[in-house]
Formats: sequence, C-alpha cells, structure tokens
Amino acid sequence: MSVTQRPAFCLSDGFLGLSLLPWPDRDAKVLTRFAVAGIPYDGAVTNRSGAREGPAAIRKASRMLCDAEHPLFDCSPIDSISDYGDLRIPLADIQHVRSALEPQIAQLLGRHHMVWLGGDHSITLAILRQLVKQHGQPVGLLHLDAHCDSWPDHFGEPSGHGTWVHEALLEGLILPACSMQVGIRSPASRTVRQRLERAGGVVLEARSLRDVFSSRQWQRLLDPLRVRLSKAGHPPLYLSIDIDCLDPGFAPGTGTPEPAGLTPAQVMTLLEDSSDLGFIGADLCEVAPAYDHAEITSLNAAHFLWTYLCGQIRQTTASSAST
Ligand SMILES: [Mn+2]
Repeated sequence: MSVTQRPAFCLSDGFLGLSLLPWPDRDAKVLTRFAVAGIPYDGAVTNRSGAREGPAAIRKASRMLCDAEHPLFDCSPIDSISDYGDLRIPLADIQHVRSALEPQIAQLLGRHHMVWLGGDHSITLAILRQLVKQHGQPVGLLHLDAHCDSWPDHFGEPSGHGTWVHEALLEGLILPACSMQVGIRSPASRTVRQRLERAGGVVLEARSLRDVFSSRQWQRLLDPLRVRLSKAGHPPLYLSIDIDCLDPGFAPGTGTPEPAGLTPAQVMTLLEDSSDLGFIGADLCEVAPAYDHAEITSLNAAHFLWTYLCGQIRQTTASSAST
C-alpha cells in the first residue's frame, strides 16, 4: 500500500499506527530496513517512576504520522519499518534484566537498523554492548540529555539510569573523541559533568545553547563531531535521546525534569542537521506518561524519532543517487 492510500489516522497498537509483529518473527520473508521495539523497564530511576509506560505512549502519539511525509526530508518511513512490540523483561535486578535483554537486542540488531523506545536510560548500556559486538568496534555517541549520566555509581549501587555513560567509557564501548553530549544542566559535580570531556569528547551544556536556534548555528556546533568522525574513519554513530533534554514546559512527562532545557525546535533542528553523520541506531528514553499533559511529551518523542527515521531514509536516497 502506498503512503497516499493509507488512512490519515490509525488505531493499531504499533509505532506510526502499524500492526505489531509477533516477536521474534522467524518466518518474516521480507525484512524492513528499520524496526522499532520497546524496552519498558524503569527499575533504575532515581525520582519519579513510570517510564515503563513510555513505549506505549510514544506509539500512541505517533499515530498521526502514519500517512505523512516529512516537511524537510520529503519522505515517510512507513513502508520501511516494522514494530516488534516490547522486549520481554524479567522482574529481577538490573544486571539480570540486562542479561535477559541483551540476546533479544542482538537478535533484532542482526536484522534491522533499530530504534528503541525506553524505558529508563539504563537500557542504553545493554544496547551499546550489543551494537559494539555486532559492529566489532566501539561506536561514537550523540547523547541529548539534561543529565550527563556519567556518575560513577547509583547512590551506592554500581549501576542505574545515570551511570551508563561512565560504564560505557569503562567498558570501551564508545569512542570518546567521536562522542558529544548536548543539553546537560542537572546539578552534579564538575568532575562528573566533565567526565566525557576529560576522556576527549565534547559536552555542550544547556547554558551554552540558550541562544542557539538556527540551522547555521547548530551546524557550527556539530562541526567538531563531523571532523572527528571523519578523522576516525567514520565509525558507527549511535543516537541516544533522553526526553528530559527538553525543558519541562515541553516535556513534563518524565522522571527527572530539569528546568531551563532545550526547545522542541532546537532538538528538531539538531536532528535534521545531523542526519548525515552515519547513525546506526537510536533510542529515546525516560518518557513517563503519568506526569504528562495532553500527550505533549510523547508527541515530542514520537516526532523526534519520526524525524530521525525520515532523515535516515533521505540519506539512503541521497547516497544511492550520488553513486
Ligand atoms: Mn536525563
């Protein structure tokens, strides 16, 4: 069915109004290039819980995008994407949860360019481990968040939703020189906030972005990452978005909101202008719909992921046209 034949609104359970695929669908004959799966785990949050409901809320908020072409990229992901529903998560401690998630993540990574719906941000460590295994090399990271997530411990516990960047650096999963954090502003010691920077990465704190709006300004900020990726031979790049990168006025539905954050237009411009950097996957975490109003948080989340997907499809079309 072509995009134009699709209804303008879908009530199916999946992302963009798609029907959910049985998982794992071993009999699938034609695999879409992209796929979505939810990881509804929120056992590692520090403040308001509820991000386990994030995947369902993002899917619901994405329904209006089922027939749409992106206004900048002039394409739709609808014919290139599947939704596998949510991964199976045991009621267990975080290490066992990650052990249960990793084989499921690996199975889907072997088939698709994956977009993951969180869940709290602790899930990203499990995803990075499997991406690095799959690609046989560490990856670059573009990380949008109010929090640096580079705390060395989780209030005395070794791992939580605010430690995965620290753990990924320790495990050699990410290339610091090819990694950038955007929107950081939560209270934290300077040592913790600058963890990635001291390892060789770039940290753009929210304070430095208050007057950054235009595409030209964002391009200038992205240039160091672009140059570093090029110098490193274009390693795979992963996108991880915590919805709390947004100001709570635009994203109240999250567990640890931090005032004075980014606007949706700023994030959208950043996503549009970074679509050619060589992404191999993305996640969007920490949508907690119980604290949301009028679905504003999940709408922003759905539009960010849709923009990411449209940008990736546009890149493919552009590169096949140039070869
Ligand atoms: Mn955060």
